[in-house]
Amino acid sequence: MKLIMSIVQREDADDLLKLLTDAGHKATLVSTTGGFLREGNATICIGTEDDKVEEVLGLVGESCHTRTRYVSPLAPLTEPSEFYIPEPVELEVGGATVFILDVERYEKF
Ligand code: 2BA
Repeated sequence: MKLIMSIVQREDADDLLKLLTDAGHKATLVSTTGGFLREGNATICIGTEDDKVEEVLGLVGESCHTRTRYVSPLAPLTEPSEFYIPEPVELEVGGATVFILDVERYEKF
C-alpha cells in the first residue's frame, strides 16, 4: 500500500477531491501553507493499493494546473531600502508536488 501526498493549489483542490471520490478513492484534505510564498495551499493524502497509484497520479495531473505568479522580492540587506525599487519576479507554481510513501501498516478501527 502507498500513501500519496499531493501538494496542490487551493483552486485545484475541490476538482481533485471530486475526481478522486467519484472514482472510488479515499482522500483527506489538509489545509497547508507553502514555505516560500507563505500562502495557503492544500495537501491531499490518498491511501491506496500499489496497483492504483498510476490511476491516482493521472487524476492529479488532470486536475492540477500550472499558474504564473508575480512576487516582489524583499529588499536585500546590503541596500538601503529607500533606494530599492522591487521588480516583480515571475514564478511558475504547480500543478502538483507529489510524494509517494510506502505504508508499513494500515489499520482502521
Ligand atoms: P511554496 O513553498 O510557497 O512555493 C511556491 C512556488 O515558489 C513554487 O512552486 C516555486 O515555483 C517557487 N519556489 C519555491 N521555493 C523557491 C526557492 N527557494 N527559490 C525560488 N523559487 C521557489 P511549486 O514548486 O509548484 O511548489 C508549490 C508548493 O508545493 C510549495 O509552495 C510548497 O508548499 C510545496 N512544495 C514544493 N516542493 C516541495 C518540497 N520539496 N518539499 C515540501 N513541499 C514542497
